[in-house]
Amino acid sequence: MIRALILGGTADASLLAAEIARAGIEAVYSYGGRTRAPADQPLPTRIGGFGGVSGLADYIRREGITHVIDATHPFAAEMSRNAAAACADNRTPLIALERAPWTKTPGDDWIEAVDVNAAVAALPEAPARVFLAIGRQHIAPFAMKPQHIYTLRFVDPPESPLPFAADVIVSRGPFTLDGELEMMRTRGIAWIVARNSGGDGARAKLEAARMLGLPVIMISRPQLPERLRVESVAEIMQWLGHSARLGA
Ligand code: 3Y8
Ligand code: NAP
Repeated sequence: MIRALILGGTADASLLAAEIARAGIEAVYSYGGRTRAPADQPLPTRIGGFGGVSGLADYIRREGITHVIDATHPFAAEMSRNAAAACADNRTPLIALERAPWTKTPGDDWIEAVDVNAAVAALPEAPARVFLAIGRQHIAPFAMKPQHIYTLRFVDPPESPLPFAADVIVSRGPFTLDGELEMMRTRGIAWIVARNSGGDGARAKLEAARMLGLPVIMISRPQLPERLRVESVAEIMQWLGHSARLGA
């Protein structure tokens, strides 16, 4: 009998939840609690941290979880590390649904940055209009270059003062090419900072940058632990189906 835990919070995780609900597989969907009103899911849903590796391992045992699916965002590295450790402790089958990184195509003007600090260093000294498409949690280092005119994009309105003067767009995506072009043109954006999230939900900004000939500082993904990893919902369903046939 399968009882799956989906570590969610992305568009792909929502697609997976719909498939799992349709297949009538017992599962729980989990959000970290980062946003005020996360999208509803067609599965029983929990919101908030587990309390580190031990908290997650206890949850798995207490809730009789038989399979864990890590469908978190590629930058949710701590959650992924904790899931790998907790599943190893409990010997619980774990699989990751991880979309491929975006890759540079002809016409893209990308500057690779290994982390946020490298992205700050990659910005010019001369004042420029910069769009930071990296959310809310990791913007503090840009206070090192206050000379720029920053546009930020958050899911929810800011609750505390910003570490530097900036204009905030409140929008949760997914984003459209027309919307991104309009925003960049009306704000005279000259630089874009993005994280290599992959997927379709936030790709439009890259297409808009290419069409406008704008440079993109692309922050590469953090190292994630070794674990079974697939890129499609179908492969997750096969993995679950396989387990079901084995009577796991
Ligand atoms: C809470 C769930 C859907 C899912 C939407 C995807 C697409 C838009 C790309 C830009 C980049 C960013 C950010 C982003 C993307 C989708 C998808 C994706 C990037 C929601 C969601 C939760 C979060 C958390 C939030 C982070 C923030 C990051 C905004 C829901 C909407 C910038 C990542 O205020 C905060 O604390 C926000 C925190 C983690 C990164 C950051 O550090 O600020 N996502 N995003 C999840 C939870 O609590 O477990 O509210 O419904 C999900 C989505 N985010 O329904 O189509 O890739 O799946 N989310 C980044 O750098 O790429 C936006 O603006 O161009
Ligand atoms: P993170 O830094 O990897 O995780 C920090 C802690 O938050 C985890 O150790 C865990 O707390 C808790 N947590 C994270 N995701 C959780 C989940 N799905 N369910 C329960 N607890 C969770 O995480 P993050 O980068 O802030 O991402 C948080 C959520 O937003 C994730 O669901 C992720 O998929 C989603 N998201 C993130 C990004 C991004 O750019 N990082 C983009 C889109 C969506 P405990 O240690 O207490 O268990």
